[in-house]
Amino acid sequence: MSVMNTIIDIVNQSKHPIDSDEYIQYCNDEIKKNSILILNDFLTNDCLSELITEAHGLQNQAFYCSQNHTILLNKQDKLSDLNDPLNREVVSDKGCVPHDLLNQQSKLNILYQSNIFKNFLKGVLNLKDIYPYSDTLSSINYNYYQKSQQLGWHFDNASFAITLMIQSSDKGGEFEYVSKGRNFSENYINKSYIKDILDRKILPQKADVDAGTLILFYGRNYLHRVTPVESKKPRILVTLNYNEEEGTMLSENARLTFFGRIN
Ligand SMILES: O=C(O)CCC(=O)C(=O)O
Ligand SMILES: [Fe+2]
Repeated sequence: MSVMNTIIDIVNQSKHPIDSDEYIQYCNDEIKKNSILILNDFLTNDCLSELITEAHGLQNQAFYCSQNHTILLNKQDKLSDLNDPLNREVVSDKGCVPHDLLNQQSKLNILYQSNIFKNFLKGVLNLKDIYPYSDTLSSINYNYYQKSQQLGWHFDNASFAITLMIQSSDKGGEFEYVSKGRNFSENYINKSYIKDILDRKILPQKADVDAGTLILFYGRNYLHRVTPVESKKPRILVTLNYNEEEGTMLSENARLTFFGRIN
């Protein structure tokens, strides 16, 4: 089967013609305007059901971790002002299935490696090139948020994030975000704005994300979180993780934290 045919089985191209220059330009305009790109029904129905089955099959191999951290993903400094918005402590807990547990033939591997998809991402995100992680765990991950699990407010270390919703929870598990507050490259951070978000004096934007939705966003500049899941049905989401430099590995520390092993 050609790559062309395979990507046709995966991406709902009648709604999202990702190989069209006009569509790439349209998505690039959208993400510039809104700082986030939310593409509903990105996957074909067949592909989504296949991935739901895969996600459920792998669920008992997920590694669960819980972490207390600050919004910049550091440890809270107990000797400094605990009320400083950059030193507040939040909690993140979720389960993770690393890349090496996925079947080679998984539609996720085919999508992740597809030149059409990578070309779309590069065009939309204005990237010169993108590369997989060179460790065996970090490129594609299934994330499971069981009842009461969440991701606390944070800025990502990576400049951009790509997620694919596989199963949304019935209650809770909402993606909340704001589109200002930090400019990483200019070393700018607006603490009072962030404080108002943490204190809920300013309400964030909310994305109600259905299964099959692709999200692209600049997670290093935009504060975001996942609210605690309140239903028995877990929230299951895939992160597709690329790097702008070839040969990048996730640090051993981070791999131990998120996957429970380094290889
Ligand atoms: O689960 C999500 O929707 C967001 C994931 C996220 O923000 C992260 O993994 O850093
Ligand atoms: Fe994030």
